[in-house]
Amino acid sequence: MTNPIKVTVTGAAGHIGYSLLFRIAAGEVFGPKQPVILQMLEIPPAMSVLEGTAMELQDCAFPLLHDMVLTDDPMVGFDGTSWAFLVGAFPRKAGMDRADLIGRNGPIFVGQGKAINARAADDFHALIVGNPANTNALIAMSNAPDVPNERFNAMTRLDHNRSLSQLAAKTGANVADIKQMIIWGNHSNTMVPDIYHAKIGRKKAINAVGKRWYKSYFKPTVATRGGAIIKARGASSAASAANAAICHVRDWYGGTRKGDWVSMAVPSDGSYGAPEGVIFSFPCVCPGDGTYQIVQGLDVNEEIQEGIRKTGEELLNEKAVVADLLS
Ligand code: NAX
Repeated sequence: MTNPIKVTVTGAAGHIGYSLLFRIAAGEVFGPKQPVILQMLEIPPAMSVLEGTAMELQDCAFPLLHDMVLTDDPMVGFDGTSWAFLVGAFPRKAGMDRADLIGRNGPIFVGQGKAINARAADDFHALIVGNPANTNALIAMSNAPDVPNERFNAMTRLDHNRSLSQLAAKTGANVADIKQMIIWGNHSNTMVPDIYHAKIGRKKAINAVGKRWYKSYFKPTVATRGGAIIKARGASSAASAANAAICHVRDWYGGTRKGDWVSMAVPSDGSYGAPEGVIFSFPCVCPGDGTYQIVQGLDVNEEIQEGIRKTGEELLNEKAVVADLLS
């Protein structure tokens, strides 16, 4: 029997946590042969809800779930862990702007970065979901100087998946036939959903849907989908966000499918004119050994270049706001 790996989920008693934990325990991320120990990190007021979630996990009798740790101490939550989903953060409330959100959530990722640095396993990898995800990932990364930078990613996979399903709905194709979608930049309204390289079967997606639909409907729909979900449900995306986190880490751990790439927010190396020193979403391929590569050599048109410039500028502004949280 394979040794279990430790997997940390922060914000485990929250809405996304509730959709995420059961699927990890069922083997949907690390495969049907890889046992896991779930280390669930919360804050003290949420510990009793977390206990209820843990009871339900127990009642599922998942063969791959070898143990559970429930804690409000990051040093315990990240102890010996190999993979972490950093979900725990406060969602934006009415009247809060992006700077307020950064001010509220940023400090969480200082403490967690330090705990990761002190206690995580050598093969540690983290996906940051809690918003503002890119900048929170930067904060965690910068406070964990002994962990290689490329082990910190932020999530734009929900935006990527939303794009695939919008294209599928418009053209009648199955999502599985759509490849090479790209989300550039920040997980915010400035993100750049780029379909100029995407293919639907053998056809270019942009020819199948037309530029007008792409610019006037698709781009704003994808960028504001989170707000539309809040309006309809009265709560932010949870199951679809958990699903996107599963897709991101499953591909990072096990590999992307042949002939395709995925959108991952990773430490920028300056590719495609993105600013360096921020966590920026690029098209990436993963060989299946816990690494990724940014897809190189794509021809990026002026419209997308301008979008990359704007979303990069926003990330630099966010970085300036949290300068005192970076080490
Ligand atoms: P919930 O409010 O349901 O859950 C958040 C949980 O985090 C709570 O249980 C809270 O007690 C816990 N928490 C707060 N501070 C913590 C800390 N220091 N350590 C551990 N746990 C802590 O929110 P939920 O709907 O689950 O969303 C979580 C985060 O995901 C939010 O920041 C949200 O904005 C973000 N999202 C990110 C998305 C993305 O694509 N990157 C999409 C979905 C979602 O909006």
